[in-house]
Amino acid sequence: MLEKFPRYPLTFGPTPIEKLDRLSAHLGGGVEIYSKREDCNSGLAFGGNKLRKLEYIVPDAIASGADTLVTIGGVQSNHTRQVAATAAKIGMKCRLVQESWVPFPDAVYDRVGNILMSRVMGADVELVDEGFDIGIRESWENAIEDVKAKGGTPYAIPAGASVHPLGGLGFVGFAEEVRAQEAELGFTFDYVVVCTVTGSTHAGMLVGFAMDGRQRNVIGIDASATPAQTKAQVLEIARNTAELVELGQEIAPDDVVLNEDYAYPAYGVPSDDTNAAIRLAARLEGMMTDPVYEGKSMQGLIDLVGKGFFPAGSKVLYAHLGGVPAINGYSYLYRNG
Ligand code: 5PA
Repeated sequence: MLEKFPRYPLTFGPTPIEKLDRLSAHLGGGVEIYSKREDCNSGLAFGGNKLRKLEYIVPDAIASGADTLVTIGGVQSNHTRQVAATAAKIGMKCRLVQESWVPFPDAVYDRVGNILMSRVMGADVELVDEGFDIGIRESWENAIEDVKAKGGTPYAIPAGASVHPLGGLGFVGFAEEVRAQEAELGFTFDYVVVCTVTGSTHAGMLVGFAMDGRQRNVIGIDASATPAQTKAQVLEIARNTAELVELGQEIAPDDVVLNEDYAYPAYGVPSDDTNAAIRLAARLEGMMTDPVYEGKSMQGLIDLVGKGFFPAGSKVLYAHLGGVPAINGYSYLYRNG
């Protein structure tokens, strides 16, 4: 579905699928859990889910004649770190707006992890004291104007690269890649579990899996704590992406399956259950997840297996989208492990 779109390689290639035997056994053994390791997808500053999206955006950025990528996220945004790495790799400048999306009190929250790496990679980082919102922000529009005022040529990338017209394509590619890996493995996955916030990861998967009618088996786990806005954004991106790739079928509102049960107490703040899930995956599999995104989808996966949501014998693919660098901003929480 993606042949007609130019792609600038930023990743190593297809990501590995790993069976999580000890986690599956710990949860009763009735469901087989696998993980697709998007967290290991690239040598660009620890990688993660934004690079698949950016592979389809960079050709447009280069063609536009821009010299500066401009984007936005929270203080510990993984997206902004991946845009900073991409800018370095393609020889552009990078302007990042980092808003106070997370009310988290660690003293070095704005010094470590993602933001540290973005600064080391040469990005111009601006801290803005505004709360969480996945929509278009004035601070980002101001940064774009400021780059122009200083004689630069900006290329604007919205939060999570999501509402960019090409933002959904990368995860259409994820679905195509899974299909090819399924052919090699000799079985198909019954469900995919994915963490959802700005929406284009989930939306791209919906379009890619709609090809063989599996879009409702993509189980989004909301980590935004503003699920109505996230769900609407997933639907809009999925519809636009379906049109772009000429899917030939409508994406229906009910195709967006978004579980709202695990985002509490707030975006970026892990609950005790999130922390228990992070520790469990770490101690059984050596697989690290973060307190903002993947810890919440891991919590959802564990809870849904426990509740019998997945019929016995199901094969469930947990999309590990990266994000671990942010855990450094939560050092007090994990001071004893
Ligand atoms: C993010 C996003 P979407 O935004 O495409 O729904 O992806 C959710 C998600 N897992 C899941 C990880 C590790 C993520 O980083 N991160 C954002 C960021 O600024 O880093 C866009 C919010």
